[in-house]
Amino acid sequence: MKLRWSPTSPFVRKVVVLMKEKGIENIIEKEKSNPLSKDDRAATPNPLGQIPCLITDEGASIYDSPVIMEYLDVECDGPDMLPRNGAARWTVLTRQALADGMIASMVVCFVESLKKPERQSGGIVAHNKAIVFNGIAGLEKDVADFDGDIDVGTISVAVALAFADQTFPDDDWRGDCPALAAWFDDFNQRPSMTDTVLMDAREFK
Ligand SMILES: N[C@@H](CCC(=O)N[C@@H](CS)C(=O)NCC(=O)O)C(=O)O
Repeated sequence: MKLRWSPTSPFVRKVVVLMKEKGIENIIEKEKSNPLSKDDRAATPNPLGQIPCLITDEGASIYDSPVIMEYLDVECDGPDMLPRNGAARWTVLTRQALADGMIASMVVCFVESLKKPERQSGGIVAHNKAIVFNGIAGLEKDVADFDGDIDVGTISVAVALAFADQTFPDDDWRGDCPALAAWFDDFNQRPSMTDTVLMDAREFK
């Protein structure tokens, strides 16, 4: 199997954290693809041009990050990362959806930051930043139910919070969300997280 990959993408990071937590990193080859490169996007066998994109041994392309994570969970060895049915499945998937929405809003803020200052939209940034911080407030209410679980939901939340620290370094969410902060600061020390710290996309060639 091959993963179209970049060290700058939080969506890719979700997949790599899951691979590490399942202990299956050695069976997946990583192929570098810079999401800011037109040629790399064209070479990715996902009509959307986006990464992560997994290419199976049979040559099938699988995207996007939630689909790849479920595929790897079902098809590969290692601890289960997503309940197959029941109420817990919908809780975990909804948690992942919240984290993914927060990440998508931060990607919008990042793309705005690439524009010349006079072309940046303060309104777009403010709107998307509010989405992220509303998400963080929602997670503060939910964190007591995480129960020490390592699954696609908590992995996505951890990656989103790490990306929030990178995207909004001057905004302290920990003061208002002490329970979430304690959970994240613990999860963030897992080798799957410390080994996958994102590089700034502006510095990636
Ligand atoms: N919903 C997708 C989002 C993937 C995504 O937005 N990837 C970005 C990198 S962080 C990308 O490839 N962007 C290039 C583009 O959209 O042209 C997922 O969960 O995998």
